[in-house]
Amino acid sequence: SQTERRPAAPVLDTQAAEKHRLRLINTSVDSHMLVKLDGHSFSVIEADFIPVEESAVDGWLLIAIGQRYDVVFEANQTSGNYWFRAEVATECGSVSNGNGRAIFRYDASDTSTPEDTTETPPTVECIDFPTIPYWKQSVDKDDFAQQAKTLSTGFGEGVTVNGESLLLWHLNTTAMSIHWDKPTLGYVFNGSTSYPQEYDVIEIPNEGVWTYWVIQQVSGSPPITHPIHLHGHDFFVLGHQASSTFDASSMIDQLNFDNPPRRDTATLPASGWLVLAFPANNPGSWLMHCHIAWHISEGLGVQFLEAKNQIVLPDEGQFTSQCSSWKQYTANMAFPQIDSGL
Ligand SMILES: [Cu+2]
Repeated sequence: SQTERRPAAPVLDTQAAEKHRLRLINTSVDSHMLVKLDGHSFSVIEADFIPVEESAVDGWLLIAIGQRYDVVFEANQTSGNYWFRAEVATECGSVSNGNGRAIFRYDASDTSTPEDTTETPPTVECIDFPTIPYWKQSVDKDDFAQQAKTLSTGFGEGVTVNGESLLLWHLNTTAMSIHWDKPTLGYVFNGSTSYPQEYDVIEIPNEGVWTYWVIQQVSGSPPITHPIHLHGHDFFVLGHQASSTFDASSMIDQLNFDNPPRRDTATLPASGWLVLAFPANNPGSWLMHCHIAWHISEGLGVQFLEAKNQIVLPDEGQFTSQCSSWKQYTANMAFPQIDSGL
């Protein structure tokens, strides 16, 4: 059985009255995770590397795929051995084996194993733990009202890769697909703007401007939670709602512009919307994608080509020689591209 093949739970030492900081990351491909330490409570102090006001977790902490939390706990219980548990949040997506276990041990000489109880985590809403950034920053509501753009996401017709046409996830109505030997920065290097449609390039020409994105699950798409991750930035999470269509004219007051959560991975609820903002303060080509590995493999992403005139490019000789080495390699590579390339 699965249990018999499971390796022994790792043991982590602690001592009475010690405080510990745990850096938690959900590295899974397809499962939202719930974690807890029996008999102890966690305080969240950081979300995706953003320091936040200390906030107690009531029981299990939900971690979406790709998210990180730093939590603190105090060894304030009877000296002994306690299970640290990681279980799959079954209502938030696909279910693989749960029952991840470690042991926190107060006394190195007490090597007993805690009683092997199974705990089924409670049913959770698949939304992010609410955080308040420690360093306060606000977002301009009027600017949002004027500039917000919608990126619709769903499941539908896709693109052809190596002769196979695929049904794909899309964001911004296009399933993203990249040709490995034609990087976006190559277009920038050549001064070309003829990006293929499937590159799903969204240009943000000017450095310093704020951008606002309503990510909307289109009606009829499968009711699935997507963890949305942005490279190169922390975004401001202005709001989210499951089973809903965002209407800026009537729902803007549901958004939080006053020091909203700031992070780089946030949950797009099933059949609903997620509203994000970020300033274009990092020139480059940056991917925003669903962190479910299969979904970005199937195209659920866009790229922001940000302040391209400010991007520091390599010199021509270096660029040309590296591209030509890469093309030689890809001509005979053992594992050719079979998906979005991402
Ligand atoms: Cu997804």
